[in-house]
Amino acid sequence: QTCILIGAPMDCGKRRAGCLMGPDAYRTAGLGKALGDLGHEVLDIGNLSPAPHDADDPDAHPYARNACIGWTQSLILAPQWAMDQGVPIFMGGDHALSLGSVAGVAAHAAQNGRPQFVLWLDAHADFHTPETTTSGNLHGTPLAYVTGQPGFDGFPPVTTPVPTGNVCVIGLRSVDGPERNALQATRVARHDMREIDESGIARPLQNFLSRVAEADGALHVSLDVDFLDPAVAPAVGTTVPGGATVREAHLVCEMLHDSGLVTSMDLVELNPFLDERGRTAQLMVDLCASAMGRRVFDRPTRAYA
Ligand code: DIR
Ligand code: MN
Ligand code: MN
Ligand code: MN
Repeated sequence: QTCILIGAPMDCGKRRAGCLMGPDAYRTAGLGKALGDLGHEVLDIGNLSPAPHDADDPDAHPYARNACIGWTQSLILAPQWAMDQGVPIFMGGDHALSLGSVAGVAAHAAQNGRPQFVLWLDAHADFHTPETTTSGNLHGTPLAYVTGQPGFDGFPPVTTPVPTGNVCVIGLRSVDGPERNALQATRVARHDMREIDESGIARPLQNFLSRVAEADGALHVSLDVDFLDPAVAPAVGTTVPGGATVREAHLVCEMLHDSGLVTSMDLVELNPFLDERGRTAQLMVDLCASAMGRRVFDRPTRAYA
């Protein structure tokens, strides 16, 4: 396989700065070498830039809307070439990255007549619209945008929304009122930490992977650092206690690899300014390596169908 590393040094999705250093932190932590050691071709295309956009008023609500539009316009185009070369791995950057990456991969899947599925690994649902967000932080909106919810004026129109029934969110433990109500009215599969405590993380994932396999879907994985427990992944601006353990996260990634279904991936919300000697960046690199085939022993590839 070819892994295409695409940097998106963007910080517009929220006020606290630092995620723009994410792509270089992943490079420094050895993402390219880790994937190369697994036998993959690795193509690091460097960093994207946002499309030209008007300046933002720092007090505007939502925050940095024009910058997020510029990044979305730029990111949405990347899958058009990258998906034909291999598996794009989008190195963020905050989670506003996924406004563009997911809209872009979904458009590409539609052109190829394939249904798009999305696995969202996050403490948060990211199902706000620019109208419901109270924080004004657009990193809390990408799942609403890519599933075609209204209110994203000025953003590229989502021509091929991801059906809510093709979305699975795992890791939830901080969901705001409006997004909770909106989410409950959809077919999004939502798995909170309580469910994971009670019955483990493998079951909901396996159910979802079976559905992707059955539909011969394209699968995009969006990994937010705050999916992980802050004790093991401190380098994120919106830590929520009670997150996934190192092993739960690796199991998810190992199962993703065994499924053979992953077609694209985001690594988002890493803020290296908050890290402890790169340990969060390193964990994210190791998780990405697991998703791309790193393992202790070989085991038969599961069908998930
Ligand atoms: C919160 C935080 N729900 C907001 N969202 C985050 O600002 O809308 N998503 N951190 O990952
Ligand atoms: Mn193509
Ligand atoms: Mn998120
Ligand atoms: Mn989050």
